[in-house]
Amino acid sequence: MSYTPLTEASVVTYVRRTGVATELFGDVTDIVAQDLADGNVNLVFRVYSASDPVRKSVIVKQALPYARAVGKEFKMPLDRTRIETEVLRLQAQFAPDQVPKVFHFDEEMHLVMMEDLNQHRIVRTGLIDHIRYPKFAKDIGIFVARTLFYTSDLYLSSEEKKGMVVKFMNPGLCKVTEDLVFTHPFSNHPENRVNPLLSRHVRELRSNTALVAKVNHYKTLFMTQAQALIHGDLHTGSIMVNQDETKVIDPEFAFFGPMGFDLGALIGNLALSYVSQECHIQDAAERVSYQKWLLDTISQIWHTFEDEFLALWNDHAVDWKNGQFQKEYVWRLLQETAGFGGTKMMRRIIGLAHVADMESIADENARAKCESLALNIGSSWVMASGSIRHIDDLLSMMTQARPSIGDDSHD
Ligand code: SR1
Ligand code: MG
Repeated sequence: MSYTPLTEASVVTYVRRTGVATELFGDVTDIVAQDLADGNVNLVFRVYSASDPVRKSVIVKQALPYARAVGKEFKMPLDRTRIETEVLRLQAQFAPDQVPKVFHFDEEMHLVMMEDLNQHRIVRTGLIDHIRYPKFAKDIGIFVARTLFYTSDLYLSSEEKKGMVVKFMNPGLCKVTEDLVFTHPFSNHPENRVNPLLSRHVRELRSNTALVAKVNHYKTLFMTQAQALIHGDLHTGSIMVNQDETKVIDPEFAFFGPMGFDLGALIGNLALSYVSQECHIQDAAERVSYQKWLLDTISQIWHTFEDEFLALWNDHAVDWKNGQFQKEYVWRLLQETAGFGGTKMMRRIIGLAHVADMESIADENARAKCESLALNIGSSWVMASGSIRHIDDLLSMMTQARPSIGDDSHD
């Protein structure tokens, strides 16, 4: 079938024709579809049996030649579905319980059919509802350590690694990140969206030459450091969770890049949640308690990552075993996590794509205060990144930061 974007009606016919649903569920006479698309980029449908919607259900994800939530002028390459499919299959080798199963890939339709995680919820929305997930920190720390270690030069042979770098070249989506994370937010680009109450704060931030120079430094690392096959967009909207399990979805931005970019996305988005709780939780004791859980989660993610990564290194690396080198390597990763994490926090406030943690705060003044606080945490992480020695340094900057605007700001 030549490429045609699917609809709720045509996706049912498509699924019937592939035979995949028959293979998985047997009888498919009563299948129906629901449009689930809520992200920035793709078409996503749930196709399920009306008589058994929980067990007999699949997700069909199809690329559009543009970003769905932005518009047709924002071009995006269709090849991203192949990248996503291959990454999910590869990650299933290192972390089989932490990625959705892939059932079918259609190269012409730029479409992938995968397991429906209908017993899991997007982490970001769970955090907005201040739910605690007891296994999340450990699960995601291990996932990141495994997927990064097993695709790095620490594990792969030089030839194998370089072959994979070529296979996972993802220039179109890397360019989206270069523009939307590192470049546009730090200039007056027309696609940026900024709360008008933040005007003065944002003007000061964009004219801070030292800060913008550091962001440029992280941009060059992103563009040049082929350290491991990174997820490339590991924010809290790319992770699904429940009380027992954690699953990582949406690796369409994956390519060989710096490990700290994934860790920074994760930790930076948890810090955005931490800030947003100032508005989401009215009861002070509950707010402090939930924010403490978020701080502990960040700390546990880092420590789990570090322990697992070094254990894999000691047990499975063919070379590179030198205590001093290992210590410096992990230390540098922490510093780069801070630099990327802080940059990613700021882009969600002053760039094109914002996050529901903040957007769901109805009161503009309250939201501006939270956004200002997020900018101050993000910029302090970036500015201090070169001298950070411990994850607690990042947590202290979170608890000590204050917004640059007051309640009745008319900046
Ligand atoms: C137009 S794409 C905007 C953003 O959504 C994705 O999740 C990436 O973070 C990208 O930058
Ligand atoms: Mg995504």
